[in-house]
Amino acid sequence: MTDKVCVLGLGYIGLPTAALFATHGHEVVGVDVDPRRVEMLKNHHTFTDGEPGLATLVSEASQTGRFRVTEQIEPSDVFIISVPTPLRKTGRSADLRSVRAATQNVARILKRADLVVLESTVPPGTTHQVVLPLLERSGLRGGRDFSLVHCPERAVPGHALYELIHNDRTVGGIDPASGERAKALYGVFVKGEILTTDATTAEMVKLMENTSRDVNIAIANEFALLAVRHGVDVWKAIELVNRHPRVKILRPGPGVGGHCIPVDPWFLAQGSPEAALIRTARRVNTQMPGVVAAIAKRALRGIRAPRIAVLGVTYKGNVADTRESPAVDVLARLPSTWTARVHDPRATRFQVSLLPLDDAVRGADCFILMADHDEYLFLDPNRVGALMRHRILIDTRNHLDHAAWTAAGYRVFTLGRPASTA
Ligand code: SAJ
Repeated sequence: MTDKVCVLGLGYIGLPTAALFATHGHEVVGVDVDPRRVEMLKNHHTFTDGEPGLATLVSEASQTGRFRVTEQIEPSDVFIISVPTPLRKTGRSADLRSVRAATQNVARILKRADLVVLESTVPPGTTHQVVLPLLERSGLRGGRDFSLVHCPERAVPGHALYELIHNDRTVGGIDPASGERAKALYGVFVKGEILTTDATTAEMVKLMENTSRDVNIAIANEFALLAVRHGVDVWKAIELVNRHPRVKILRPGPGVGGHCIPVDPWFLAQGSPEAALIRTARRVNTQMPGVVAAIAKRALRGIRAPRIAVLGVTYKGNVADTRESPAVDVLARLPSTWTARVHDPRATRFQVSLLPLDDAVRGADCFILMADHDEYLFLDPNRVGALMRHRILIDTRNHLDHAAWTAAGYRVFTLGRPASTA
């Protein structure tokens, strides 16, 4: 008899996780507090945000007859909490309200021998100091009566399904038995190695993964700023640096978006004076939209009331997600006298209306490429240029073939390359 699994939070990790358990023999109840999301999933529409393969997997899960979606939690053998843990706007600390609410819901129906899995990304100590005490209000004792683990995911949006299955996975139990129980559970679909540890170490592991990424992006961005000062093309320099067998510099960019990399470092830094480098990296990355705006002001100097087109408003290329997108910060830093139109081949919603490409660039003096979608590699410089008033390209991702755009009469700017070579 396989465990009945209840997944609380049907977001970009909870939904595929629920569907994977259902398509691997478990009865699964997916619970979400958003009635619209529940209704859409009941009608077999998925909130995929363009996640490849997710719609098909959710449909397969529904066809098993073992996957239901509801707003009400139900008695189950396993409870997986995969609810959002955003950053509090004030004080840069984790907002755990959804985790607390979900845990309290579980505590009300928790029974002996149940397993509770916290998948949400949380500050170190949350499993032991927040989730465990709330669950023990049931009168049951963690370890003795029920199992509790922190099991973070590391699936990259855009490849989430593949990575949920193939990545190695960390499972951190409040006691070894909890870890072993969760390892057996996830082993039903995880093909990567499942490594057990304690709960607090598992919380740290997840945050260290994403924080190290933020710091590594920050050094790439700082190299871009230094390269301009020294008249060097940072992209050429990085290409040469990365030939070193033990060095891998990431790519400078217009800012660090998404709902993880800009957030998770703060979960590690909160209340920790030691986190000097982590805070500095955050400061370096959050200044990049301002660097892009300064390049645009320089490039458009002398043009009255410039019109610009922003191409790519998702937080990075080849995803549909616009959460914490650097494009928002760049637009906010442009003079109010400028007119900005936006295009994105994958985003479905943004703070300003998304236009077809030709409408976005028509009459523009410049276009700023912010997200390096594959689709933009096929833009025809002359066809786009024929629609524009001036031919100025600011390629914040060094994504396009600058020789071709220069040959088509564009002045090309990018991060980390002195304007003189533009
Ligand atoms: N970025 C750069 N330069 C780079 C790499 C990224 O500017 O060289 C920017 C991107 O444009 C984007 C932001 O950083 O705005 C974040 O993009 P990302 O691809 O680094 O990360 P995410 O948020 O898409 O996914 C990350 C992944 N974590 C790591 O790579 C360590 C993923 O494995 C996690 O599961 C995910 O965060 C998460 O949900 O935690």
